[in-house]
Amino acid sequence: MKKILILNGPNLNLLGTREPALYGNTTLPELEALCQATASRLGFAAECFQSNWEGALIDKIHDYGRLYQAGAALGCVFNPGALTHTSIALFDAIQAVAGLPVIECHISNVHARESFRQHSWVSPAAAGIVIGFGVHGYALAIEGLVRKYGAP
Ligand code: CA2
Repeated sequence: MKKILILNGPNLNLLGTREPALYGNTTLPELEALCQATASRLGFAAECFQSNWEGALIDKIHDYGRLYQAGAALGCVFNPGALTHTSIALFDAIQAVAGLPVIECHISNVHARESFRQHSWVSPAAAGIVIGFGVHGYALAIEGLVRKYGAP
């Protein structure tokens, strides 16, 4: 069964414990269970990974680039957290793993927030973007990935 990587960046381990008005009450383990159920319903296996370290996220993208080339991965749903707005290294990593489709996903509507959240270094390298649907955006992103790239 092909894998889908659910990748979460800095501070998303705090989901459901603080700032519920912005990010809701769902915890990261609950979000990951939702992603696993969604992927499984569509015939894929979700692997979930969160890190507060930029390099760990880059390593994981590289790993999935290799899996994609081997035909063992469909793509990635990625919420880079605040690194969205700062990290050219994440842009380079996604560009470097030629072909791996990465769907950028944000829980909140970043365009309705501070101006510094309205630029993403990741978006130009993304295959698609889901913004502002809360944690359900991850399920929409998985469905979009499968619709666009998952045909048998
Ligand atoms: O809306 C999103 O998903 C964000 O990627 C979340 C990031 C933020 O920096 C981006 O601009 C938009 C922040 C993630 C922090 O997550 C927390 C969750 C609960 C409590 C505190 C932080």
